[in-house]
Amino acid sequence: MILLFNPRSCKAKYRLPNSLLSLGSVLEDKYEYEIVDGNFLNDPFPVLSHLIGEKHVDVLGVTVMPGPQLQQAIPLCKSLKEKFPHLTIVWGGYFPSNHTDVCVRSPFVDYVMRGQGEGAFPIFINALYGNGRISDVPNLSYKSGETIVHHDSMPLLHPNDLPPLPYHKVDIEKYIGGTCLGTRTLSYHSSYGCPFECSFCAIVPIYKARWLGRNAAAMADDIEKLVLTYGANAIEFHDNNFFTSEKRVAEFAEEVFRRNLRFSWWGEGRPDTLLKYSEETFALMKRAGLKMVFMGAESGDDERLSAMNKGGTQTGNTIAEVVEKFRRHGIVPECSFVFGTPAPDVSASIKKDIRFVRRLKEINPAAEIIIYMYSPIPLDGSTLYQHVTQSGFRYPQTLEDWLKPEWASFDLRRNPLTPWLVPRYIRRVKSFEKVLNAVFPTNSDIKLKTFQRVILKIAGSWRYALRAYKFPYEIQLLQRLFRYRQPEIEGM
Ligand code: B12
Ligand code: SF4
Repeated sequence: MILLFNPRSCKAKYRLPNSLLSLGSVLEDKYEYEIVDGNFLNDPFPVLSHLIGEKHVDVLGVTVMPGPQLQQAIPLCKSLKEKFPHLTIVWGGYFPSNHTDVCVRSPFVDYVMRGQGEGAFPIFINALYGNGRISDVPNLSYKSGETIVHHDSMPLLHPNDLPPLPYHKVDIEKYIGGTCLGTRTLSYHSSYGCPFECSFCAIVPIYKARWLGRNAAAMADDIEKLVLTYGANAIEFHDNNFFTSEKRVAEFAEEVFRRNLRFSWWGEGRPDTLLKYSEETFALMKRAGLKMVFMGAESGDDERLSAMNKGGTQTGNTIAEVVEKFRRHGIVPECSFVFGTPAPDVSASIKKDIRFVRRLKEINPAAEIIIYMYSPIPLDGSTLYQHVTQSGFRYPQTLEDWLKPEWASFDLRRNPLTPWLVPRYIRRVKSFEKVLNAVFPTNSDIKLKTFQRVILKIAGSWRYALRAYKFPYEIQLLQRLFRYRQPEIEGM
């Protein structure tokens, strides 16, 4: 039997384990498998040990994002391998796809499957069960003696050709939760990759500027099922770049409208792409329930955008224009920034971006601002990554090193401690964020009460007006007291 495991990724608001459901979709009717979600287990070790022993599990597939999932996956797989030396452990997902060698070198990860899994995973499983050869499995990396072998990747499978997700394998009610979008929110994923090559983005080394999206009618069929069968009234589209094709999105919105499906939705896109969308498409999306769009603004400084290889037609001005367009259409733009890339003058660059954030808030006070600190991804050949390596930055050499406190939080993108970022810069960003979030409490914090919003606003207003961001202890206290949440889809 095959066990697919989703390590704990967050404390609340669990998302459907779409990575594992996608793998399950191609095993259905061919192999016996189960999905176990670590989010619902205090300690997954006894549960997995029991299943492995009782049900004769041969293969454990683990999906691993950096951050909390990695922190659980490392000690867990180590203990399982010690207890069950013959168990084949295979890792897939964003962390092993981007940091393949360090995973494969560790004694408790037998294989890494890089990138999209639906095509390669069944070939791998067939080979393990004697139906084919491991040496023919695409996307696979493993140790062979002292060397590490990397097989070539197979072409991406088109999402139109993929089977439906086996929702019956999970208790879907456990994943339905309240968000600012609706009381019964579920997540869905409709495309792979992204056509751009931003040099800070973990998608790029994996999908290499390829993007393939499920067609609008098929997407509407899937969403209809989530709405009518499972009672979802809100959908988070987890695609890296949901809005890549205006035609697809407009057709989808029309389908939603035509089928009278009532739900609110959220997706991720680029400011320049959305600026090019017609006014009609915007109106259509709004009518079809679009509430919020998460956009990679990254920086208001065109030089920084170019250093990040943002590509397209994105500039500070296009970001400002699209934020205004969202205001006109009553859709909330969530602008995500990447502060602290290596620059000739990092401090000045951060100050400039803070001024730009204020400019966006003037244009559209409803715009949500999410600030990440740049944590590098290993993108060989990119100029940005060259600067990173030249600065002396090195990734950990073993998986155990990734457990050290400074690395454990590295990909949470709050305080990555890269050589060029001195703690003073990070403090400045955090202080600014505290004041900003007090004056403009996020809509995505559905637990924050109106009076709490008012108190925060009063506390932050004088600081914001005077640009007095330093040492906002009183705001920090209030935010703790109110259990204030950052303006981001939790943990993403
Ligand atoms: C949903 C999601 C989450 C959920 C958790 C999902 C879960 N599994 O429980 C939540 C919201 C909790 C989350 C959290 C975080 N996330 Co997240 N998340 C995503 C998101 C939006 C979708 C993932 C998904 O379901 N994709 C759909 C499936 C079908 O695709 P997939 O995961 O790539 O899986 C395919 C392949 O990778 C492969 N595969 C995957 N697993 C396995 C396993 C095996 C065995 C095999 C063979 C193959 C395989 O096959 C699958 C099918 O083709 C992605 C972005 C994206 N669009 O992928 C970011 C993403 C993975 N997250 C990311 C990050 C960094 C985080 C955080 C660590 C940090 C942060 N602040 O964002 C946090 C950590 C939590 C915290 N407390 O702070 C980054 C990773 C970047 C990187 N450097 O690698 C991404 C790429 C977002 C981004 N663009 O930056 N996340
Ligand atoms: S546009 Fe967004 S998803 Fe695409 S490469 Fe750039 S940051 Fe990544």
